[in-house]
Amino acid sequence: MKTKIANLIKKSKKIAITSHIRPDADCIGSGLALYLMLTQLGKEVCFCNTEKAPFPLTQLPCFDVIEFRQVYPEPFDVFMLIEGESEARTGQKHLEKYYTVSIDHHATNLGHANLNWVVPEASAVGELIYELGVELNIEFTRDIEYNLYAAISSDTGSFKYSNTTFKSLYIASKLVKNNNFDPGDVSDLLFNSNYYEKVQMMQKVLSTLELHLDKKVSIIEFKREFLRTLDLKNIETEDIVSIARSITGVEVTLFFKEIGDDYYRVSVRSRKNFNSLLLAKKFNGGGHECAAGFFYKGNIEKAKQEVVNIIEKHLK
Ligand SMILES: [Mn+2]
Repeated sequence: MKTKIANLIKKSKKIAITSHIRPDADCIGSGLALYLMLTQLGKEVCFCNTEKAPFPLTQLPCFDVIEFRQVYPEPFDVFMLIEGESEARTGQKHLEKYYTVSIDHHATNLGHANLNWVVPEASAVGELIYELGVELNIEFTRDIEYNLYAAISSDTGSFKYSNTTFKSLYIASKLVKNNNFDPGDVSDLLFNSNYYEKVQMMQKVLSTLELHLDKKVSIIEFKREFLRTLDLKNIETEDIVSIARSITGVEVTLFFKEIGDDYYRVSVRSRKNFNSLLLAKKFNGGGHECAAGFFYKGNIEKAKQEVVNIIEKHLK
């Protein structure tokens, strides 16, 4: 599939790229790296997203090339979807008008694009973009390396999560080999740069911490009222979840983010003894075995009870 995609790229003149809504460093870093690779090959490229990315993603090299708009009706030879395949996932309308290529590492990708390169074993889509770059004989510039390293580093939680493999470390080592950037800078940017307001928000979210099932399940909650009392815009909440997840003995962590009246986006994170995706799927969500999510409409206390009951049944 990789070769097929590389050949298609070589043949094409005008290529569009998009990544998913609620962007993270993997899809943004990978999209930027792909943008830089295609530009290097002399292609006419546009990277168009439908949702703005939060700080610190805005600090990734060449971030400013990303446009915020719909690709349709502009014609393109190929439309590359980074971790997405549908309008729901990308926010891009009329995908059916294009020849689409989806590159993804989510097992929930149903292969709706014209070409689908989906590798659930990959820790990050950044791994696949790296491989595509090798296939295309790209010169790995500093900005390409930095963006791909950020992508893989982000999705592996700085090489701490269980999705870290020989391959993710191997590719990361290739990316740092030429000393074009300091991997410590990437870690600082992605993991150690918090606005004061964000730390205050973490304090509020952590004050909601509850433990269930003999301290095997931790639940935290983000209430909309926190936004009213703090000067916060779009914030990355992954690291708050990490704290709730770090509690010794905790197997499953749930993060309820209030997004409307009795309406929540729920993130699930788990260790090896529980499959997050199994829980998410019961609520029509998606994701991976160790990280998944879904939307919940209804009373939060009832929601908590429901999820805890499901976890109790399936926890190994
Ligand atoms: Mn990813």
